[in-house]
Amino acid sequence: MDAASRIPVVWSETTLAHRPDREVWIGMPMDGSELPERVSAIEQTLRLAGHAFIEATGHPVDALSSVHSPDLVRHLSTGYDAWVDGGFVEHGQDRVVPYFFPTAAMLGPISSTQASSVHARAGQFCYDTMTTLGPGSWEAIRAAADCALTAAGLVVAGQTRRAYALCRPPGHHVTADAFGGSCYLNNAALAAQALVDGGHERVAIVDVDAHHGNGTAAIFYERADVFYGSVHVDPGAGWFPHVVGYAGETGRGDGENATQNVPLAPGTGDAGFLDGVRRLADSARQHGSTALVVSLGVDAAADDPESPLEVTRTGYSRAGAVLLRDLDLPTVVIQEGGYHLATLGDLVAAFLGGSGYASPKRSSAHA
Ligand code: SP5
Ligand code: ZN
Repeated sequence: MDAASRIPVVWSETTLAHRPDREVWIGMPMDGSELPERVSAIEQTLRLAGHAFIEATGHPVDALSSVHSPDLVRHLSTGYDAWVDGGFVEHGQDRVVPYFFPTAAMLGPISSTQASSVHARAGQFCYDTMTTLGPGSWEAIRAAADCALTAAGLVVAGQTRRAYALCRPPGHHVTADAFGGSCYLNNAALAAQALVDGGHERVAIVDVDAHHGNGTAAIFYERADVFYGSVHVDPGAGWFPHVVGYAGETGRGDGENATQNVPLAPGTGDAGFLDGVRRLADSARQHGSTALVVSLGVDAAADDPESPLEVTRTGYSRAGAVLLRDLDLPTVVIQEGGYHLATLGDLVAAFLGGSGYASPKRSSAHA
């Protein structure tokens, strides 16, 4: 494949500024998994493979309200400073970590009031204890959204038929109003909405991250114009996001049958994964989508610590061929999860079809 046919990479060095060194799981501080080194690993491999790099351009904060509530955006942009002002760093916690979760079940029919203190507000916007805010987080979160919006803008303008946004932190677990799962703003949803706003009346999102993209699913659940399809490890087998991502969730109201979940058993491997990806590509075609967003998590890979799906590099290369070559739509690829630093970049390159150097088996037919 020649350099000119390689998908351009939209990125921003500012995405490195978010440093979730620790994540709290069942009350225990553990080493963080969604680290800035992820970006460096992907960047290095894609540069070696000859992809062109494009700096993300800044977008006004209002652009984030196309899929998110202003209250969520305000919490993300001000939460860490409020935490510092509240004295919690001196108290011994240098990240915003919630302790209190006012769930729908707690509230019953009563509508809640936004908490006056940030330590309580934290649990109104974040639904887990693993997705912390610290110094530099907001700048990186916003830069990731800028990567997605810039990539979508380039595709809408016809400057490139496909673009890859090296987003980090990832986004697909973020709903209109709440974040979690190492995600803060929904980069894929922002890209999809930008494609709709740019004139694509029907858009498909295909999510191949190892986890169900509950945030993206929720944002578009009642809409017919944006199809959401996801292949992921069966939440019923004990995996995040646990309570959604089941095959019976197919959309509601106008969005009926515009959501499709393909949960996979632990240990599924390439054949079952690719069968799922093909089914989602068929559904995107039937939906009549004229543009595609791919939520590209590579955490379904065999070496990844966060999932048991056992997908190989060849599996990712074939998935890329199904979604980028065969489906052949104007496409924005958004980086989601993938945590094994040693193989992360090559898995992304394999999906994008830009890396021939590492694998003698790749043929130019995948160009
Ligand atoms: C974007 C993305 O891939 N987010 C994944 C979020 C899933 N996090 C769930 C973590 C579950 C707890 N893992 C325990 C680790 C113990 N070492
Ligand atoms: Zn994931």
